[in-house]
Amino acid sequence: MTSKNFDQHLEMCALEFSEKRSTYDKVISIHHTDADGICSGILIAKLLDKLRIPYIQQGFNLEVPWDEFLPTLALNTEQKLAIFFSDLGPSGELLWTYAKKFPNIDFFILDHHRFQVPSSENQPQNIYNANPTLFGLHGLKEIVGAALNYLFVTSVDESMRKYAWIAIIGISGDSLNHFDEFQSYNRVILEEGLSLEQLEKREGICLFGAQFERIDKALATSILPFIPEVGGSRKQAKTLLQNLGIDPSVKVEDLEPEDVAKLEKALSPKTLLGEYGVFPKKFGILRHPFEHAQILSILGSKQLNEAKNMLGRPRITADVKKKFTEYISALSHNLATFVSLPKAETTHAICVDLTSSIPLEMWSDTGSFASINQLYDPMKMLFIGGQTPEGVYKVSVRCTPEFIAAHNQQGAVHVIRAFTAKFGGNGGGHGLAGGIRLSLELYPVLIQHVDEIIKGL
Ligand SMILES: [Mn+2]
Repeated sequence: MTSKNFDQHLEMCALEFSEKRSTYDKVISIHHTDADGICSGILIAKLLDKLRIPYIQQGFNLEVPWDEFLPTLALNTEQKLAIFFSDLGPSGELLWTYAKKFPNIDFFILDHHRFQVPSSENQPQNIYNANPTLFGLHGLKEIVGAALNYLFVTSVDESMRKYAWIAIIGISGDSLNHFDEFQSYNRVILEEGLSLEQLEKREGICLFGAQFERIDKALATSILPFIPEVGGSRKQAKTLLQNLGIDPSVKVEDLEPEDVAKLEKALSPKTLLGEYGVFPKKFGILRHPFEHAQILSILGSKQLNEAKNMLGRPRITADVKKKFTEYISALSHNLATFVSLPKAETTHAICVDLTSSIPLEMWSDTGSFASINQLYDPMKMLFIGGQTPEGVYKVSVRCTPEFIAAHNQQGAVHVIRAFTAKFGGNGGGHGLAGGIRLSLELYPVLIQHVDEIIKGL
């Protein structure tokens, strides 16, 4: 479902920008540096290029709090500016403060994460907040950041429709959906890209992370779904394929329907089949929206310009391909490790200690993909992490929408808050995901008391 109220509000924001654009000395565009954020930022940049508005653009990885980041923009009360926040944004309180302090600046909020409107006061006139969650839309399944930014830029300038495919990369990366699962605005934009022939839709096996590979490699390295029957091993994949009478060297895209049927029967993941996209003018990894998105996310935090350049290229360099392959195979390997590791299991939680079995920088992604792939009981909360070189426990907390539904709409952040208030440590997050840091003595306390905390939700 789409929302009329949201459509009207977004249209109004776009109209205000169109009318005021010639009065701006400059535009500042701030965007997140994951795939969705990069696609959002690129869409804004394409619009500003087209309109010949001077701008600076900056990626922000949320590595420092907003009240430290915003002063680095060196804002003043003289220049007439517009600031875009794409796929991220400061809290309502901070935004209100800034908008009052700088009446010469217009603030355009193009973020799809939950937003708390400050309760006490009226919204300053110079804030244009197009956050779709304020209109009851699901800020992921229905409209991701790149989808929102696409709707904005196309409202300002119709010719931006030629970039629907960029929004579709962002949607694929953030929603993790097969094409047949796209909903609401995400779907509207997908249909637009398809009808403008910017991409093609295929049906068959979806082995995301490895959709461009030959089938044996794809089964071993797919991260969505993770294939437990193969456990990250190419050798096991080959044996399985040979037993089924399928040529292991066939590319995923070229599998015959009868081979697809055989694989569906032999493998357990429920999300194996579906619709996926290909960019006919791109090759290899960049040919597939999900994999394209992964490349952007992998490069995003350290080589932002390189990531942005990828969007204009038909194929990637050997150097970037190496990075991608290393990341995806490490992740699929880690998921296999996750499955085989001993777990401390309580009534409502599963705790997995990754110290010395998975490298620290992969803990959080392993937790996320273990959760997405439902590699553990989805009715339990996952605590995954380990001991850092500094001698603290760094634990990622993950749960499923099913868990939240069964616990009064309370999830990761609520458990983290309740635990740290009672026992110590610190952390934060949102419903589905969060993180917590504990002293070495507190980690066993967590395992011991997690059930009573969850029961108290
Ligand atoms: Mn996003």
